[in-house]
Amino acid sequence: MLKLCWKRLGIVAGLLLSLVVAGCGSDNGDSASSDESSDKSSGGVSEEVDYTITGIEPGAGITELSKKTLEEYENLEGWTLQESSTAGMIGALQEAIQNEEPIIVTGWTPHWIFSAYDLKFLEDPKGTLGKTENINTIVRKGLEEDMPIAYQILDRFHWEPEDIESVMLSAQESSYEEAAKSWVEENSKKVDEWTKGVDKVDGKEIELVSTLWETERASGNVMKVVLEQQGYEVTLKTVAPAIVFQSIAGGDADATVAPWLPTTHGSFYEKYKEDFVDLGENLTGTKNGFVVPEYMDIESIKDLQPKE
Ligand code: PBE
Repeated sequence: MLKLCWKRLGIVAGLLLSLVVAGCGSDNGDSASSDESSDKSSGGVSEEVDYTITGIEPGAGITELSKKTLEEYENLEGWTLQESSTAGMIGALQEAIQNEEPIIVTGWTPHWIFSAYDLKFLEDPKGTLGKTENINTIVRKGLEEDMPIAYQILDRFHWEPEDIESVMLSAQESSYEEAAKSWVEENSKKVDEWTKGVDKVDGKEIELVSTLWETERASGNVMKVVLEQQGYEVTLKTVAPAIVFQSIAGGDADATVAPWLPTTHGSFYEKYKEDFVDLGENLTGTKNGFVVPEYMDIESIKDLQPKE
């Protein structure tokens, strides 16, 4: 179902992207038709990507999981995780696809790259990158007493991958603030389920913390709009996952709808779990992995070759 939805969204996202790509004015000609069919047998792909996984920000959960993956798979002996940024990873992926070159990136869903390009997750038989996960809502201790109205809305907040995806897609054409506003307007039935029968407040301040990735920009901004409609004055701060947990546990921030669990942010969860209140999942069905273009002749992490 997730797949279907992305396919549908893909038409628009793909269009947007081709505009972006066209705007870059690449004059490489028709690189897709190159017939330098690479040596895909033994070590071919591994050697071609120079035994390197193209990663994202150092503070991301997936970065730690990827390092662990390089340690735990014996066949990944000698491999490197090249940390950069999400934009850097996507840029490298786009460039590789344009030239039909091999690349292995750290990726996750929901993400628009899956609708824009034909990509696949490499199988992860050891499960070091995590299985299907949830995104949870976590609040500071004492929030229920101090802000029972916000607490109740946060506790009820639950939506589907299709919802978050539609915010992410419309944000490509505007901004996350705008996309969140429109989504809330257009989905009043769903929002009513979270706010029905809950009193309004008069300008009370609340601080949400979130992370920088697009899924979390979508959820953070939607929650901001919903709480603003309820009368709160909402600050939404974007910080690294470690700081999300630290600030909720320390009581500096009130709530987050960003943690990926049980694996991606599991180490932070374990570290601080005595010091926050977990209101459970607000979305289910996310996933991390090593991601490659479909045209690559490789299916599993275990098929990669060690560096000499
Ligand atoms: N992500 C997206 C984040 C969480 C959301 C998978 C890049 C991470 O790795 O921390």
